[in-house]
Amino acid sequence: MSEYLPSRLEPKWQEEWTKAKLYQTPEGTDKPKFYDLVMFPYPSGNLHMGHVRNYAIGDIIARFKRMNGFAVLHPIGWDAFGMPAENAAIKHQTHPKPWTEKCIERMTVQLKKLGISYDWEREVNTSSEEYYKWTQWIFLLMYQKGLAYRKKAIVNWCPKCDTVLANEQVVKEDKCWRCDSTVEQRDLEQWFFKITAYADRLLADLEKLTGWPEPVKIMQRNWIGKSEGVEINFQLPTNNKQLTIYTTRPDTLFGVTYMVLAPEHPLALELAKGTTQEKPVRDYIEKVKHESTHERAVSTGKDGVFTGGYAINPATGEQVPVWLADYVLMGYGTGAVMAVPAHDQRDHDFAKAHNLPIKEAEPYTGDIGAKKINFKLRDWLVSRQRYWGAPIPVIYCDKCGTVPVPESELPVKLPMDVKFTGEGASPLTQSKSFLEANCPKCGGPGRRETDTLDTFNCSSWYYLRYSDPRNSQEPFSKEKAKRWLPVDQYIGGIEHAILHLLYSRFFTKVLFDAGWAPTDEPFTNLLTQGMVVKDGAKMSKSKGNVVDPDYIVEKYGADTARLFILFASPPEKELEWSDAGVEGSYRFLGRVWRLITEKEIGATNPQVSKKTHQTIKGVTEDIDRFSFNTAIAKLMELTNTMYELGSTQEGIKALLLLLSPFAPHLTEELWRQLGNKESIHREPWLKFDPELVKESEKTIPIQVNGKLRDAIVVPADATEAVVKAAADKSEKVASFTKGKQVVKVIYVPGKMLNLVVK
Ligand code: ANZ
Ligand code: ZN
Repeated sequence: MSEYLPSRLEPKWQEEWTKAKLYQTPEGTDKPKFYDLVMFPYPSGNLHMGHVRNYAIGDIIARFKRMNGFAVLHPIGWDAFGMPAENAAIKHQTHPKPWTEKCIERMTVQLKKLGISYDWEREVNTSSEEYYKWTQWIFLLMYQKGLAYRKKAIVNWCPKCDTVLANEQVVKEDKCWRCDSTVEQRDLEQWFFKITAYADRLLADLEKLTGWPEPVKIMQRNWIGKSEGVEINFQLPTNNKQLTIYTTRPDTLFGVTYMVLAPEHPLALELAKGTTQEKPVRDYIEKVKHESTHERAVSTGKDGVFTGGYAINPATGEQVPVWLADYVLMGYGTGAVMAVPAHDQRDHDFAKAHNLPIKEAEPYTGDIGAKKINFKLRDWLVSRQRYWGAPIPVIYCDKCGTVPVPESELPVKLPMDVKFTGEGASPLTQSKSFLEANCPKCGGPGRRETDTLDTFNCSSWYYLRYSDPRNSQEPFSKEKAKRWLPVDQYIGGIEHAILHLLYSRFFTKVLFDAGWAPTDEPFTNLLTQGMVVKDGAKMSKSKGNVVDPDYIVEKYGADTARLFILFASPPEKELEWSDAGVEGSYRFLGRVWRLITEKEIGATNPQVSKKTHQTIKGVTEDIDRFSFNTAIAKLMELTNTMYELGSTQEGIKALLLLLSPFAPHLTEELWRQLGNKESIHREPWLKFDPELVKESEKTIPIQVNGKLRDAIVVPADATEAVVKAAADKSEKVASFTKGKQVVKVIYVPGKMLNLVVK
């Protein structure tokens, strides 16, 4: 009798599976396709439990779908550009490329040890020239379509990361998403993608995403922030200019007692000129320049200054004073508002603070102003002042201006002869070989753009590349993308609810419009897995509560790690790490091992057969709805039944097949020990016999006057008369009906019997 030794059998089977190309993506079959995608990792060098959870969930689904007759695409790759590699290079005086490669190597070993059924032949690395060539190509496509532009703007700057950030990367009010530093505002010229041109569709198409969790859709909806209102013109009495405001409440027009402009508004200074307010207005404008957008957005609405000027209310002909206040943002609407202190809290606070009138008025019902839709969404700032990213394929020429690099000259490669000192600007700004380039238009001397693309560009299209990862002529073949897209199931963390998931939807729409992507939404179903926590806190280095996956795999095996993670909690919920839980999973696999290796397989047994078929039915339904923990519980029950009543051929086969997506190594080993020549992972999923899963008995609650008094067991096909007769025999029921008359019997077939007594 052999012992269950995962450390021996797991590597053996992993090698066998690779040799047999067991998980190669089937092309050219007529099986229906299933694209099962997990969010690819950043190659930090270490797999953490969050990864293991994400990838275990992805693997169960891949294996289950394969066994159910689908051609499954289950790929993996590396989101390999980004800051940590560059920071490590500065720290260790190396280059980000070898550092990244080493990290990928280590994590590949870790991933392979988990026995996940990836098609490794489709591995992508976003920092490889063959990949980022196409990231640059997509930039050029955006440029050609007028969706990429450069402009000077007030942007978010992270002083620690030494780069600008997109609005989506400023979190917890004004912190850098990566390093938690407080973000500053700077006026810089940067590259943007015109995601606002897609605001309407990004919003409307959320309705199509019925397979997405509601909270994610709500977050995107709020981020896009559609507002329907009108623009109304207020005449200025001093000149013939008009002040245009944006309001969602034109009905409150009669109640307007003053106006407020953003301090950056072009009319701000003009209104003050020549009045006694000129100086205070100048001072105020200067002061607000130093406030962050966030500070302004949460401003109490009490800070402000009178411009000295007036505007005429078009409904009443009245003149109202025009003020400046920091809470009015220039980037939203028209940067000017009509203030209605009787209706709006912020206006009310402002009016109280500055002694402005508050006027209750009739609702205005007339027609005025032009209907206008505004979005909170801003264009996506994509350029970064860092080295380790895809260079933006643009050359600046004194004669021709901004010139895109021709497609035939892609990729614009990152130079290798650079030093990482960590001082001053990105090394690209110091690399002569990189900087100097001839203008593609006039051939004269030009200078390359030294900013690189934010890594969110790389991850916005990797799911398309997986459909055709080795294509050197195109980003992917349209044919192949059509075969595999959209992703049927996407699995990843909730932290990307806006960032990655919004950007990917945008990329897909642009590529769809350009005739490249086969669909305009990339991910049909989305599962956001919960966090892995220990002792009540998120597992993280800083908290010192990290459990190393390598240690768990070494001590208990990958099968135990996978089983524990899937058993401990439903996938969307938080998972509390428990050493006892890991031990429990390990013990269960040991029990399965011994059931098959130490016990004689017995003769057929109707009770075991019934339990087997009920388990097939239950586990199938559970995996289908991602209820992996209850599926595992049912497999534990089936194991117990066979310990009690003896194992059977049929029961063992079912146990192994149903357990195989969770514990692929152990089940493969036992399957082969039983004499099977082919891999268990090529077997089809089992069907249950409907006759055998029928319940023979039912429990019916009995009520007296609507109150539950007993529950009785009757044959599943019992008629009302049979249930009533059984209820009459119940002593508990009798104690409530004694001496009374049954005036009515209410029977809900198979569900409940209620005796109404007087
Ligand atoms: C008068 C009014 C009366 C307003 C009332 C609201 C309530 P959303 O839904 O967010 O689009 N507003 C317009 N532009 C602004 C800006 N640049 N900065 C700050 N506030 C601005 O809100 C639109 C409302 O926010 C507009 O409608 C305007 O105030 C204000 F009882 O006009 B309202
Ligand atoms: Zn930062």
